[in-house]
Amino acid sequence: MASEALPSGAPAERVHGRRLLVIWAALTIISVLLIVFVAGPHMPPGNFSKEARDQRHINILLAALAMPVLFGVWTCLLYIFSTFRQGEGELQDGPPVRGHARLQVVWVVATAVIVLALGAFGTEELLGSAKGAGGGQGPDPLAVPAGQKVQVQVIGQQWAWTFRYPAYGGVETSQLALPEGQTTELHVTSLDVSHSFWAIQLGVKADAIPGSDNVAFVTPRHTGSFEIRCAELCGLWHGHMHNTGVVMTAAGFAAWIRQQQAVNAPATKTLPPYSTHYFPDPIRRAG
Ligand SMILES: [Cu+2]
Repeated sequence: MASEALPSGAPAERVHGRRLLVIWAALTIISVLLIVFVAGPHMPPGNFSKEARDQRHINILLAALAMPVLFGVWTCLLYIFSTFRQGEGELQDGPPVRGHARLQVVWVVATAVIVLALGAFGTEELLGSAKGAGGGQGPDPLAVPAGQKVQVQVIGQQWAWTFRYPAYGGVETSQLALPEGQTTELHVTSLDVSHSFWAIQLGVKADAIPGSDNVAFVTPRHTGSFEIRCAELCGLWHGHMHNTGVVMTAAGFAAWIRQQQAVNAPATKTLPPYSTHYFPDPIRRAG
């Protein structure tokens, strides 16, 4: 852009171009290093699950890739504003610019390469290495992690989350517990309106839609607790739909689920049989 404001071919053009390149390269290198080594380790959603770790890597990569573009624009703008500013009393139009083939080709090719490469990278991450990256994939997931999975049904309802474990007699609990190191297959659904199941530190977000079975996968890497929220405005007490989930050791989980089965045995008998979704009777709410 600086070249357009100067007479074509002037040596000054090359000086400005070189200066711009040096400033841009310095800012890009510094900002990329800061993002990767300083901000990166603190980027959400953290390291709690394999999916969260994948998402953080993607966040770091995208932020780092944005730096050359960001500083390309800022450097050009600020350099042009400060270097080619007209003085008092010399306000007049600059020379007309009619096309610049090299700039246009570079601009179109560079932006096309960036966008297509990001599209290819995102697709590979979702379907290949990150296996859905903790997002709901609908009833027939395209990216399925290998190995055995613990099945847990997540049921949204105004205004609470409950969790059903089909492999353990279909017991329904008010707390979500998962075993560490094992892949869990979450089947997210709703009894009434659309909700969104968001297990923040696990990097899981999946829409909870009535009549629908939305499958998401997560593999917790260590024990600890995580926050659960509803991420879809779902009525008056939407803000009340928060909960704390726990990742336990395999032995701790086995003991916990046995205890839940015993405590909830009377309630489990009254539940409808386990299904991928439920259509409860309409609830009379007013009038
Ligand atoms: Cu909700």
